[in-house]
Amino acid sequence: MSVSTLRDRETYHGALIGCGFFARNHLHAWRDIERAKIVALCDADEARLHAAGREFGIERLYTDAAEMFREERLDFVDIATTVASHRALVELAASHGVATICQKPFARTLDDARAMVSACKEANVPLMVHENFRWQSAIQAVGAALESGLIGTPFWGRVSFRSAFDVFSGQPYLAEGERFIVEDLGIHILDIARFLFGDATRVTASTSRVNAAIKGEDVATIMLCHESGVNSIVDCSYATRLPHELFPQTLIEVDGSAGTLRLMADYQLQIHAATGTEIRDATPPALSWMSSPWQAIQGSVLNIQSHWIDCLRSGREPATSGRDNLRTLALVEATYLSAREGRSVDLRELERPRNE
Ligand code: NAD
Ligand code: 89V
Repeated sequence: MSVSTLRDRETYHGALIGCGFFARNHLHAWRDIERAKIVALCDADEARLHAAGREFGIERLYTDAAEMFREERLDFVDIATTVASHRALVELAASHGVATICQKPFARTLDDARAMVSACKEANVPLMVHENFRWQSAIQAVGAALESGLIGTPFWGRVSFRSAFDVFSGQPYLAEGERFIVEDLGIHILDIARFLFGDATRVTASTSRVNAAIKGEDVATIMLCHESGVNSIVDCSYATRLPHELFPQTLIEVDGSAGTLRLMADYQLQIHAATGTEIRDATPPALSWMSSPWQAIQGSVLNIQSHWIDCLRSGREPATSGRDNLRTLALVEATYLSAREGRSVDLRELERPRNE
């Protein structure tokens, strides 16, 4: 259904594909969003499909997405599968004219991602990447504080995620890929850097693996030069044993021409400006279905999905549209390229095929 026919509806009927580890958060959030109703579920794994159907009281269940699109009249689909299936499912949704949300990482390659954006554009259907970290309440509070101009013009930033939380027990596939932290987690942190400081033009990165039991890298240090003139450091690690485990907190430092901002541990936001120093509490709200330590992420799921419904109603492009996410994915690619070749990467290099 096109952007204009989706405007100003009372209720939006959706389906969710992929009833795995993370999808429960999507389903809880959909239940809390007044104008959204999930009417069908799909998962290739029957046991997971039926478990989700029972838990969320959804009766129309499919093991085959193509059959679901043929049988259901949907306003939108929420694809919560892992990356290998994203392109085929997004293109299938576009071929049925269904507005689409796709989990991160949007695609394995920039070429796939561009093809998915084109498919939705040609079908005239909205496409949003479920890039939720920038929708965390504390990150939104940082964005609003910078926007207010209190610390003047930012010139330096650091966006940092350091943890030793065991992500592998919930998401065992994360231990198996050639790529790990940049593709899975760094993608969020790079997206936050874009959200706060704008697009980057140059990336210099190094990565390493500390945990010998996994295949991919679990530490990355990335320097970004932004079009705005800000230089930022994005650093992430799943090998950092702190006395106080902070998962899934992202810590932020920004220096501006008139002051400084620090998003510190436990969501304490310090703003130092000419008027003085204040600490704001940016602790995410906790709803009954949320559980520690995931509340900040779960809250961001509710926020991004609410934003999707607002965008369908108003006809606006979502903040993390497919088109927008191409630039976050380009930062992921540039990070791997820089780390592999031991050099800085100009983002323009990724705009054309490498052999041209
Ligand atoms: P998962 O493996 O637990 O679940 C994926 C489900 O999709 C499985 O049940 C599988 O059977 C199903 N599936 C796969 N291909 C399918 C297809 N073609 N048709 C129907 N069903 C299919 O994975 P997960 O841990 O829930 O992760 C899903 C996605 O969510 C990943 O892309 C991951 O990166 C992302 N994720 C995001 C966050 C976040 O905070 N943004 C957190 C965790 C996971
Ligand atoms: O956001 C994610 O994709 C997750 C986690 C936060 C655990 O890294 O994999």
